[in-house]
Parts: sequence; C-alpha cells; structure tokens
Amino acid sequence: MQTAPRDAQLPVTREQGLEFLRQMLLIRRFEERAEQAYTEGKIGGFLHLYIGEEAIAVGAMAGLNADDDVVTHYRDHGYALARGIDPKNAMAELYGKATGICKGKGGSMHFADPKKHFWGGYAIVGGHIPLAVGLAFAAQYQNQPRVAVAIFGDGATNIGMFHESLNMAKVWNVPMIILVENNQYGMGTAVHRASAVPDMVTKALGYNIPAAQVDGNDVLAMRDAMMVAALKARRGEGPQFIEAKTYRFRGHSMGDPQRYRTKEEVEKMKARDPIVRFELQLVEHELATQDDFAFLRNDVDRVASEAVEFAETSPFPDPSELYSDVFAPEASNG
Ligand SMILES: Cc1ncc(C[n+]2csc(CCOP(=O)(O)OP(=O)(O)O)c2C)c(N)n1
Repeated sequence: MQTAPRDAQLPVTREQGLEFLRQMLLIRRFEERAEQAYTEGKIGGFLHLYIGEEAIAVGAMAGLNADDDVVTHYRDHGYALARGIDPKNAMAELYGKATGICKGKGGSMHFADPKKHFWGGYAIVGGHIPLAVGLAFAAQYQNQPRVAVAIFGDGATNIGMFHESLNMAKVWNVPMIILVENNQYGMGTAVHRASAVPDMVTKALGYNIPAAQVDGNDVLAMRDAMMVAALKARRGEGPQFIEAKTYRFRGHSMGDPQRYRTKEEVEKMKARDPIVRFELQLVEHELATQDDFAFLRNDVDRVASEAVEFAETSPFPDPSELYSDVFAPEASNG
C-alpha cells in the first residue's frame, strides 16, 4: 500500500500543508454542523457523512486540474468543498433552500456545479460510473487534455455497471480515473461478506487497468496517487485505478444503529484519524505549530457557522420553480 515517503522532508510546503489541513478541518466541521441541523429536523432526506475520510477528497482533488471532470456517489459533501464549492451554497442545498448549489432541489446526495466540472452527487450505487466513461470519451474524442474521475465505495464494485464501465474504459483507452473509497462497509455489510476479493485493486487487474492501493487516510499519498494517475491518463495510457483504504467513523447515514460493528473497532480506527495524523506530521517536520492549528480551527468554525446562518436565513424555492432545471431543454437535432 502506498503512503507518502517518510524521508527527511515532507513532500509539501508549509503553505500547501496548512491549506490541506484547513480543507480537511472545514469538511469535518461542516459535516458536524450538518449532523446537528439534521437531528434538529432542519435537514430532510438522507445525510451520509464523510467524517474520517476527508484526506481522500482533499488529496484527490489537489491532484487534478480545475477543468477535469468529477462524478461522485452520494457521500459527496467532502468532494464538493474540496472542489471549491462555497460552504454557504453547500449548506443551503442541505436545507433545501433556493440559494443552494442546486437551488435546493438536489439535496445532500446530488450536489453539482458544472462551472467546477463537478457533475454530482448520484444516489444509485454504481449508476454514475458509465457517466464518467462518457465524459472521458468526450475528452478523448474532442482531443482535450481533460481526465474524468469516477468516485464510489467498495460496495459499488459489486454492481454490473462497474464491470461494464471498466471494460469499455479499457477497450476505448479513455482518460478515466476510477477512485474507490474502500471504507470497509457497504451500508451494514462488511467487504468480505459481499465481495469475492477483499482488495479492490484485484478487480482492476481483471480489466488490465493499472491500479494503486493507497492509504486513504494520508492526504499526501492521495494527492501523489491522483497526480500520477492523471498524468498517465492525460498522456494516453488509458484508465487508471486507485483504491483508497479508509474507514468511516459515522454510520452509513444518519439513524444507522451500527449493529454490524463494535464500538471498540470504531475507536481503534479513530486512532488513524487523517486530520490528527497530518497535524502530527506537520509538527514533526517543523512546518506548523499548535497555534496554526488553533487558528485554522477557529477559522473553519466561523466559516461553518456562517454557512448555517446563510442556510437558515435563505428562502425556500418558489413553487413556480418546481419544474425548472428538472428536465433538459428540448434539443434540436436539425
Ligand atoms: C442500485 C442501488 N442498490 C442499492 C442501493 C442502496 N444503497 C445505498 S448506499 C449503499 C451501500 C454502498 O456502499 P459503498 O459503495 O461501499 O459506499 P459507501 O456508502 O461505503 O461510501 C446501498 C446498498 C442504492 N442506492 N442503489
């Protein structure tokens, strides 16, 4: 499994390191505030928290260009924030408000922002993987240097569309990156109970797609893996596969009683908290101090509070908006 090299120098500048840490802290605080609002009945529908997996989104998005296409599953808040979506519009979307990133019509599982080449947020497990093949095919067909990234969990690798997509992606040799977050569970089912092989990289090899297994709780390892994959895909080497090993600290979604795992197991995995680990690395390499961390924590607290305030004071969409942006305008093929 790949981790960032542990040599004398950490492969990051102080400025970049603090920015990665800020983003991870922001995602965590944002989600804690969303969790609170959900329990207060202010957010409806489903809410899948990303707490514990922040290093994957932050590292992976840092390894991409701004115009690369990103398609994710429903556990999408972290990716949206790491891709630069304003926390205010993200929080307002959770509240179903008109100021949300999808005008309140998408909700937690369907964040999207075409300006950021962030195409969502899909609730059907595995259903979005073919979309990334199409986006990658478009880049190749138009001879543009973009890559398309499909992000999903280990559970989605048991779905037919995963296999069909990997096959087509390789046959067409499209610039696609498949990023699997192996957080050990698909809802309440442990990987070994649903998947014939425990390591997701094994599945990529069946399609002759180069695969890297990475410590998903190591933000620098994630950035490096994504940079390498994007470089290879961009220079015509076809699809690339990354398995990020991680663990989700919260239930599958809100209201999950988590009877499928023990509290001891969760506590043990929390010792690998990606934020704490990165802070320790930064201190060890004299790139940051506890004062820097306190400053960042205050800063993300403020940003998350402002996002909640914005969401709470924003209006709901007007009923006249019910059908707008829901269907694509009729296309003329003439
Ligand atoms: C086609 C389909 N089947 C079942 C579901 C119900 N479902 C929602 S999330 C989920 C588990 C997916 O687990 P995984 O892909 O590992 O992602 P994670 O939630 O762990 O991030 C299931 C079975 C669904 N949304 N779509």
